[in-house]
Amino acid sequence: MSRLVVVSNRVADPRKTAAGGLAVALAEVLNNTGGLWFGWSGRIVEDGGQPSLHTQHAGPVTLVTADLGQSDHAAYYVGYSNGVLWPVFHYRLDLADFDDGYIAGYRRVNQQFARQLAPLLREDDIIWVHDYHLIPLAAELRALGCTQRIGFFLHIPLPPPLILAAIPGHDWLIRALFAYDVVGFQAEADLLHFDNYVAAEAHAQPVGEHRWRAFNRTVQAGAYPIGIDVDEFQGLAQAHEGREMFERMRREYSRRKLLVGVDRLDYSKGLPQRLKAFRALLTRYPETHRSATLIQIASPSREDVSAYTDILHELESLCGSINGNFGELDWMPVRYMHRTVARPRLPGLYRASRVALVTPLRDGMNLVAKEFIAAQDPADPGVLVLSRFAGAAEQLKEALMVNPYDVEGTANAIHLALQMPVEERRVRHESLMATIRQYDVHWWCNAFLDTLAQAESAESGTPWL
Ligand code: GDG
Repeated sequence: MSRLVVVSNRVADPRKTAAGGLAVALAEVLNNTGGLWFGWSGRIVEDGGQPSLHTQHAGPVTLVTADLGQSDHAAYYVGYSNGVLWPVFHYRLDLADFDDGYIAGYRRVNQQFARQLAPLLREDDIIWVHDYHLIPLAAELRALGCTQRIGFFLHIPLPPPLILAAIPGHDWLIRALFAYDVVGFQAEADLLHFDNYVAAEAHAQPVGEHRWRAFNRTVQAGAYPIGIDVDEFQGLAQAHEGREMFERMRREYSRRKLLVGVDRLDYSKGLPQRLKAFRALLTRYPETHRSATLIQIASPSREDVSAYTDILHELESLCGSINGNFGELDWMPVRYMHRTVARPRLPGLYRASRVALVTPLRDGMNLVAKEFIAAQDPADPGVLVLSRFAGAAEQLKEALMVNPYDVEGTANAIHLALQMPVEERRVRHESLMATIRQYDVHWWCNAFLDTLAQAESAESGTPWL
């Protein structure tokens, strides 16, 4: 059996529960095959210093992490990855900062990672690269002579060709994807955008279903919607902290219905629109006063990117004005926390909530939607209000689907969710549960890696970029 090598911007220690479903799932595969996980150490060193490598052993898995120089980090991570690729791939051209210097830093770091990783590779390794930070990594590895099978999974959406084409150097990015053997997306919509892009802009030739030939290479594309580890999450719900959180919430809100939102504080998550929908609910349906409370957790994220501080201020002002206008001495409509909640508490919070608001403006998948479903009591489950623009909407058809830009429409859907009879909640939940069980994180890992294992070994040596 080939060894698995996982490469991602950040490396999680799979032995820690805080690591979450993805790390747990990858750890399981890595443990089976013996494996290597490579990425950034999270450390930034002064420019000009020799970026060092750190090696740690976690059972049969070796974690290797590399430091980044200060200006490389600024250009690669803050600049190109989170200032260009993140906004554009989430359809936000207005928020992109197309600074000339970023792309060179992005390429430098991918080159650095390739040079550090190549000597650690074995001939029959299978390499799985994750996410938008590392699109050119395979091309850089191929330029160093690596012929191993290399797959890429994009965790965020891929926008339609004409949005992608706004990125200066977009053709370079997509050419880089042809250095992979398999390229995976979250949703069918993303796959369609890839097919359309490579046919129109790269003049690629179709050689099979979602299989394309261009730049002397053949790449297999596919949709592999990521899932959660349902058993692991339900285990957390039953563990001490999960149960305690659930009971505390139920006691505290015994006469009220809880609505919950859990997101990284990111402009893609549609938080201001969600708060406006909640305000419209309170305005239009006075019976919700005193009877509904929204708990919104917005965990801190990427505070070094300016668009994130703007959204923080907007959110704080909306929460303040809703509480100011509607609050009573013994009831505050919104409980907003700009803090991270410990993972073992999340399932208890989800289970105590009647409604989850998962209303991103764009999202690759959205795992909170799946975690909420997994945490429910099947006899008295809560209702998922889900944006049609989350990748998860392709799978979770029994959720109450909303257009998050339509504030009134979303308010009406929340009202419907709050009033939904238990029989209907049960029927919807049962189907949703069957879907997240069938397409869990193990399915995702296996489906992607099976395709990669079947790929023909790569041609190498071409200076791709
Ligand atoms: C990217 C894509 C895709 C959030 N707040 C807290 C907390 N979380 C956890 C959630 C969930 C995870 O973080 C968030 O996952 P999402 O999928 O919702 O979103 P992104 O972080 O944007 O992830 C996304 C995902 O990659 C996987 O492919 O689904 O579309 O954007 O697990 O529970 N966890 C804790 N405290 C918090 O305050 N402990």
